[in-house]
Amino acid sequence: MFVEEPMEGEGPRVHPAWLPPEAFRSLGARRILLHGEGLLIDTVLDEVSRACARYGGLVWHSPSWNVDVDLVLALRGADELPNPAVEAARAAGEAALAELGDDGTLGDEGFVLARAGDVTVVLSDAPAGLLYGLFHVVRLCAAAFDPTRPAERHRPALRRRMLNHWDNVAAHPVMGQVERGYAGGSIFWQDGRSRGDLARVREYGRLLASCGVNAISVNNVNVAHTEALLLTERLGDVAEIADALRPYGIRVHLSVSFAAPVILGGLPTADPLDEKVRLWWAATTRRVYDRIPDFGGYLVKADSEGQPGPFTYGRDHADGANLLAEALAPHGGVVHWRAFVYNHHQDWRDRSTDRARAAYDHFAPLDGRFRTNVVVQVKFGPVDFQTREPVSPVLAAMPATRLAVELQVTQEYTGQQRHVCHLGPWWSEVLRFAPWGPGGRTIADVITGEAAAGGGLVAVANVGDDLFWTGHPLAQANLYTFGRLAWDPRRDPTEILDEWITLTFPPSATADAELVRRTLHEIMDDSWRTYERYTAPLGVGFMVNPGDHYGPGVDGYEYTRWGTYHFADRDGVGVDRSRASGTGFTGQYPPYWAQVYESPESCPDELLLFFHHVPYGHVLHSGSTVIQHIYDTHFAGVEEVTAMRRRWQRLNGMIDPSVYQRVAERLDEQVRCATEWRDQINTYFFRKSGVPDERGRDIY
Ligand code: GCV
Repeated sequence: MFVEEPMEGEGPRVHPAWLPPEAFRSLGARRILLHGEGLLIDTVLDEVSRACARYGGLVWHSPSWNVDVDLVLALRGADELPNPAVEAARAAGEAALAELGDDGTLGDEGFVLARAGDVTVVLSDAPAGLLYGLFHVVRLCAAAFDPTRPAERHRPALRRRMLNHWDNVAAHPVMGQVERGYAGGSIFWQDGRSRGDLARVREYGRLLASCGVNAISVNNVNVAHTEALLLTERLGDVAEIADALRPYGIRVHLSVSFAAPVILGGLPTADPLDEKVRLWWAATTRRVYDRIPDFGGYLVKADSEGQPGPFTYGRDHADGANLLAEALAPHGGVVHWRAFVYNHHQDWRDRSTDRARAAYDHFAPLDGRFRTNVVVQVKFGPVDFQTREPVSPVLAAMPATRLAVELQVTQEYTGQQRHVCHLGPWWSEVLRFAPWGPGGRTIADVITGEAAAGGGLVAVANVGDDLFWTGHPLAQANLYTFGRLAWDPRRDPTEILDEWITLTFPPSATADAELVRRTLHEIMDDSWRTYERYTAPLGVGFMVNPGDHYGPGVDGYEYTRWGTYHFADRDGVGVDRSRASGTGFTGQYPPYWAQVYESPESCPDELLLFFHHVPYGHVLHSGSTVIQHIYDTHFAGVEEVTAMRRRWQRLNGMIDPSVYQRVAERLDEQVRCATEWRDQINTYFFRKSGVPDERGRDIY
């Protein structure tokens, strides 16, 4: 069986992603007792009821009957039930929790899973914990009912696990309905208004909750006039989305324009220190909470790429962020203030200005000035979501500020959902990076924390109204992996991918489950490194076509205002960011990395051209010269993509034909595009350097 037949009155109108009904088979065949009340408990009830209706199980909700059960899902604070087996299971859960040590608390979202004789029990302090616990049971399949399974407690490492949608309400003349969107239109907005397709929004919320995401912002950080209105006269549209997502524990945030007091409020200024401006934000925010009591807060791109901000009034980013934070504070909201601020009108002739330096230069001096409900949201790298960049030094420079890391799930620079590029390993590398030196605190530590400590993990979303949600069906794995890493940033991304494979291609619905699993791992595990091999070399970045950022354009940005240069000439390539002779960017790191990055001798190969301008004959730690490395990796990258396509063909007839077909088409495009990259990059550097390939392969 390939495609699951929908039950009467049930979807799927779209691909079920990692929640096909078949993934609920093990759960749905059990006798389940759910105990507790609340909106999210109703969601759990709905999930288990649907699964049991399909697979023959039974469900009771807070009953007084004395029934035999296989699974108990209960709120810890709920009343005692006159059912000895259920009470024994609850007691076993409590005992397991006490034994697991620590303070025994589960928090707003945590849960414990334990066995009591023949019964599996999931306990939580709050309804969201039971929802997450339920999806954990789904992921475990039969293993959740293994009598020998030891007790386990789960609590999210990060309090806020958030997706930012760059969706426009009115289609932008250049960027379209979704800026950097590669999966069709927006699931929220169309042609200037709300789509009103709340069924799809609910389906989305369900997918997000099942991987651990608990917050989204619903409009682009570039806020044009129509989008600005979401804060006031179109707030009802936002409220409807919030209503649809609330049952899945997801809070809604809004991107706002810093100029809102002027463009919406009719004030002559948006100066953050102006009393009338403060009052306007306070009153406007109060109205937002009247309508959406659990509203998450504001997201702001200010003084960046043409967006308005506090600089207009001679104020700084702390003044700007604190203005909004003050308005949100009485209601428990937060402001995510982006650190993506740089000069986007640079003169390419000016070698002293370095875009990589900008976020640190703007924000590090402000450390300690932000209110506690401000989260400074920092792109993971100093430039712009490249396939390879060093980790942003801002993340080690603001100990007195709540910091969030921003990732890009939408594949703007990593193949635009036409290429397979599983980003889990890259994100994991970022999260495990120890900015103060090996063995020290990691980026995951910086963003972790309950209450007011870390700011959490944020990513730009990759879904649209496409049948497969993400254009490329395998790009669904990036969304799933983001959620799981945000729940626990220390997890192994390959293990997460394995989870995704099991859910998306349930073994019980596949003729040769092991072949499917092995093939997907072979294609996806290393696909980010494959992508890196055939695109810009050694961390130099960009080399993409200007504007749409797809495909090779080696000099596309070389003489533009955007500050993304490679400086290739006949002798060498790369950007000198050393303190000794370059822009001094290396000095923004704590001493260990400042020293490692400073010299081409100690700089890691993969970042060499990000930090240094070196001759083509420079010998890497790998033993290869830079020029030969460029040739070798580009030939290897295309060979790997060709192998991906060959491997995929094994799955023909073994999985959902529509998934097979879509991926097959995209792999054809990936082979074409990778070949174009290889030939343009190799030819460019051969022409610049005059150095032939040692192995005499075709370079044009
Ligand atoms: C939303 C990059 C993208 C822009 C995006 C910007 C940002 O520059 O190309 O489309 O704008 O990042 O993160 O604000």
